[in-house]
Amino acid sequence: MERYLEKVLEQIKEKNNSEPEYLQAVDEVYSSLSSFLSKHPEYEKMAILERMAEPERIIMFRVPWVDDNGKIIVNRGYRVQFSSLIGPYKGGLRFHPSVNLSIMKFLGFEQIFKNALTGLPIGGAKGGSDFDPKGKSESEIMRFCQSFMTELYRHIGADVDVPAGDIGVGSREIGYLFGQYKRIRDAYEGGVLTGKDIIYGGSLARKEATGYGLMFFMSEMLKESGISIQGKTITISGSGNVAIYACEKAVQMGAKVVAMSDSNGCIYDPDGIDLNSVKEIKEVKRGRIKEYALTHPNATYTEKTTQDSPIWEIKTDIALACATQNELTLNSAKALVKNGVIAIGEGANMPSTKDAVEYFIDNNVLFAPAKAANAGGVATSAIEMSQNSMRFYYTFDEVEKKLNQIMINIFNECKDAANDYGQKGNYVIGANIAAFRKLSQAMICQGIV
Ligand code: NDP
Ligand code: 2IT
Repeated sequence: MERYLEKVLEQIKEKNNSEPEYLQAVDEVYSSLSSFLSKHPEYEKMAILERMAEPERIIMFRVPWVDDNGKIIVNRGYRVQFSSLIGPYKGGLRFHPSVNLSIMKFLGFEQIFKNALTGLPIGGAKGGSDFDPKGKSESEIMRFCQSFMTELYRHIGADVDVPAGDIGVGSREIGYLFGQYKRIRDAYEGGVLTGKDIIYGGSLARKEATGYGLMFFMSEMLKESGISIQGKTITISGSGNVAIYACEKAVQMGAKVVAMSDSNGCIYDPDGIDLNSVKEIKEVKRGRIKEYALTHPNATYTEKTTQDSPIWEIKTDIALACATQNELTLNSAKALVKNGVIAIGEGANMPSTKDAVEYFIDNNVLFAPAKAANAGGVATSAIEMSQNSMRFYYTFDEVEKKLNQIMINIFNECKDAANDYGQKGNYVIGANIAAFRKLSQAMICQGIV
């Protein structure tokens, strides 16, 4: 079985050798499956690993639009429809200049496993564009979204593929995308996108869901080790959707958040981060995190000058990585461990490099892996889809309770799968095996497709 695994990883490497993030994501999942695979020798003949790592479909398209100066800009759009094994393709759209096929495929691959862990009927997909929303006017954002949807609409649908937000795509962008979809289709199909504003079909608590869910998972993981969140110090990278609502729930749980960041640098506030101020800077003004220090005299701002973010140098009990992939390197992991970190939570997708994860596990740091810990966002998207189908809304409390229960279930699944395979407390292996087990069984049920 080890041979089968090695052979497949080798083949995947050869076939996708210009896609480092994608290879990293496949390696992360597959290399943790050997104990599971050794109990399933039949998987080799059925080519389960080969089929799981090949997207069902990849769509790439031109997105032309005109900026405020009348200049024509051409961006590239993507939708990777990775797996429809357990439900319609589902996953976010990312608008960021770094977007390329490798990043889309890594995110789509991760999404299959994450979505399986939610226990809800959603397949895996990801999409986006190398469009950079920073510095664009409101009407440029709208024109871009309209052009993007003018191609994407033919590939999506409430039972086909349901996009949502990710980096650079929030409820503003989802609104413009939805408006254009509705105009082209000439029908109100609420369930075609999630992350919609509440006014026209969104779900209460979707905005908060990923960050809240991360804290629900963290709380379960700590509880299992007899540790309480109450009074703990927390640092959170990023200051976008996931980071802001992780901070909000952390404070509600009695923790103290002392640092947040963006791609330029980080703020440290020994008095505890004033979240209303961060929301004002990021959600309303769409400004930079360094502006926080201008109005908070005790806070300091440190510019990011190397690949390692300065936020991981700050002493903390719990560190939450909520910005982007590979933002937490081995160097940063060493700094965190040296400063006595107890637990790491991945709010972003694949934020820790492979050697950083290994270092945390080897040093007995509790580790909440992305595909389990940040699944609350997509789970609540699925709850939004079901509300759209029912033509009925749940209250905020109802959605939050469902989300909390889903995160508890995910934690228990990770814990149980880790125990089943002799890896007690290793939630990285637990998450991968729990998700893979479900998906491979679905694949076998459906024949060779
Ligand atoms: P936002 O666009 O709201 O915020 C992104 C944050 O991360 C910003 O603070 C941004 O800083 C920072 N960031 C983005 N790219 C980089 C980079 N290359 N280097 C350093 N910092 C960067 O996105 P979200 O909060 O929605 O997403 C954050 C992460 O969480 C992503 O990995 C996403 O895939 C993941 N995620 C999101 C979910 C959701 O529901 N939104 C669900 C599950 C996971 P700056 O402003 O400087 O760019
Ligand atoms: O990475 C993710 O899970 C998301 N960006 C959310 C996807 C969704 O469909 O809500």
